Amino acid sequence: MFVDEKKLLIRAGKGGDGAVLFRKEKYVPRGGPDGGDGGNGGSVHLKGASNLHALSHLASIDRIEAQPGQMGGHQLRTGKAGEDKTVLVPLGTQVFDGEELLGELLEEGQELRIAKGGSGGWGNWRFRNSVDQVPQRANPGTPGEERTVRLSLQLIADVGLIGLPNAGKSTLLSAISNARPKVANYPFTTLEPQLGVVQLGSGDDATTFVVADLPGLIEGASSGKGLGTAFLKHAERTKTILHCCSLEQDDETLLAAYHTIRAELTSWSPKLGDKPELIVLTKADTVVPDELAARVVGLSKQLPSAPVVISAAARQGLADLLTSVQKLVA
Ligand SMILES: Nc1nc2c(ncn2[C@@H]2O[C@H](COP(=O)(O)OP(=O)(O)O)[C@@H](O)[C@H]2O)c(=O)[nH]1
Ligand SMILES: [Mg+2]
Repeated sequence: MFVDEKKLLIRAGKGGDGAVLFRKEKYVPRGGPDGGDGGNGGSVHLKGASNLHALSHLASIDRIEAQPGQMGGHQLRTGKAGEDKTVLVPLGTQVFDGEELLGELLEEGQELRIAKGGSGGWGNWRFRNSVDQVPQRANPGTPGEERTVRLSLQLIADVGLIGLPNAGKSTLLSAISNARPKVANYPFTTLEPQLGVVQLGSGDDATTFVVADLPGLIEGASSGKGLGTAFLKHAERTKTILHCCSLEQDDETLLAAYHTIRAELTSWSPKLGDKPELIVLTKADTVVPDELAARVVGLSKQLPSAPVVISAAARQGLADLLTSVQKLVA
């Protein structure tokens, strides 16, 4: 199950109480005060981790608590501080308390404290004075912060899929990732960016990256829809672009489609236009096998870089495509 929203009760540790203690001395029934302060309570932090792409690891958890600080000890010993609790979350995780955005984890290793541990209370030693040589009081530790937060994942895409409607973007995304976008042979089926997580390999060698279907870039440009800032955020953060062109079209139409998209892309955002691009010739299964090789050779000469040939429907060329993409992303 893909989880991208999660509510959590966050509880930082209470500060340890100050101690009311007295020196133990031989032959002295009651020595001077020597109670130490309580230790500080642990705080709760979130930390960005680039190898996570969902909040699924938190699905069965509803609260996160850090340890309390311990009570002070004899000889002014401060109680042991409560351990902090650090929870890893995917990059692009936003943290809300009600409507308020507390912060966003965007970088590997970036930390955000979402609940501060309580302070340890003063031990009785601190309360001694000329009048009161045997203070019986100490301060309790203060409570740790407690709040309910909502984590909302705005996945950051590594790879953007672009191309005219019908180029086969959604079908490719379904074939390589966990996303299940709408597929149809009519345009404008997708007006919001669809994101999918691609996993290559398994176990310790597994690498993952996020692919976004970015149809709105073109479809939205003509229809005025789906052009929210969330969309642009996804588009502009991608490291690389897969430019899909369907082999169902004849070569002339395909090349025209390619250049149409390039022109829209650069005029839409020069930043996007400068991203490394991998050209993907899709729907190879629609071409008679005998003609395919010759067409690809011909097209390669007219395109600015060597294309990768795939058929998402027949699941051909996908492994090679992903290997090339992985290299571009890394
Ligand atoms: N034969 C064949 N058809 C495909 C392939 N990929 C996509 N299609 C079809 O092309 C049409 C458009 O695909 P879609 O993925 O929705 O394109 P998008 O508009 O770029 O997202 C749909 O009818 C798909 O079933 C393919 O590899 N081979
Ligand atoms: Mg689509």
